[in-house]
Amino acid sequence: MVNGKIQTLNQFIIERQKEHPYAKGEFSRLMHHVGIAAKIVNREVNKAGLVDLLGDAGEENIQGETQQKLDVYADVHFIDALKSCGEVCGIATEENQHMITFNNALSKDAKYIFLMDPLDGSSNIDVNVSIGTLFSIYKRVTPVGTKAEMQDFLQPGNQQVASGYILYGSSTMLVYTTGNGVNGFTLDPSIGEFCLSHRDIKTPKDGTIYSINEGNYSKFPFGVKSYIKYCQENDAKTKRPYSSRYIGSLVADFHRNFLKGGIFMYPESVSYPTGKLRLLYECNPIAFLAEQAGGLASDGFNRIMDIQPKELHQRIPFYVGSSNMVKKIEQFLKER
Ligand code: AHM
Ligand code: MG
Repeated sequence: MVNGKIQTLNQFIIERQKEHPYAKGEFSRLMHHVGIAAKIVNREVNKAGLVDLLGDAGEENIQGETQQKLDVYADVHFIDALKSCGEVCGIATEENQHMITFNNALSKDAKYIFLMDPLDGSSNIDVNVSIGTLFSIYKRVTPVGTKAEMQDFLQPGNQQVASGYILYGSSTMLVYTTGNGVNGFTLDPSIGEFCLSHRDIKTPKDGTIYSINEGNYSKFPFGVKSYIKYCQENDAKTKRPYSSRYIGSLVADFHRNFLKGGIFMYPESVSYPTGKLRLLYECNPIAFLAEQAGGLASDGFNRIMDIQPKELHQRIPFYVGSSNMVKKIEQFLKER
């Protein structure tokens, strides 16, 4: 709210554009289309049970996971929206093995690269639990006017122009950063607009929540096992034992810890030797948001956003959240 008035996402985007006198409105147009796609996907997520959209689409994506129908729906609608906005020259998504490049008249001068997980946490769709969309935006490094190439996509997270997520939860939120703080918008269904509800989010330096799939405990590295035991110890001074909270939807788990203070962990394990989450469209966008709000994101040893990607669907161990908690797990991993 500004002076008691609601500020919509589009008003906010235009206001921010004015802060950059030479901005041509390209990024604003792109974000506007992200907002539209989010509303379309949200509409389907909310009525999924009514229109036979739940369940498998009957195919597997390139990572061998069953694609849910809504995964496919979200993928198609985000790609359509981005194609029609004319500001994106290439897209990579969790659902597509290869990058998608646009070389049509509309996108010939486009300079943005868009990476996304259109519907994350999809194993939760059928049971009405929160799911999300993750996105990451870069400027291309190859010349404008040519076809986008792999090097445009394989940029480290520290080159992100913007990142964000949409959380389809008890209310729908869009949270994003352009490297100038993090702002959150809640969808008001009565007017069909995302409205600024969380201005300049800062995440607590310390937290009391740890989030990890503890069923995999026996498969974790020793340092992670020791850190879990540390979280469970009794110590009033450091407010331990911490609470264990795990939804199994990265966006929802991160969002809770982001606002309340906590750590989310998806380590490497016997089942996922290099981790499960994907660097380019799951970890990097979350890492950018976390850092912009005062938190940290690490693979246990290195800053996530400094890792040079080698392939589109690369997986990486992921530790993100309150800065003191991420430093603590790094210490446990180094010592053990
Ligand atoms: P998905 O992209 O196939 O939905 O998988 C990613 C999800 C994350 O949202 C979540 O953090 C993680 O997988 C949960 O995995 P697990 O069920 O192994 O705990
Ligand atoms: Mg995912």
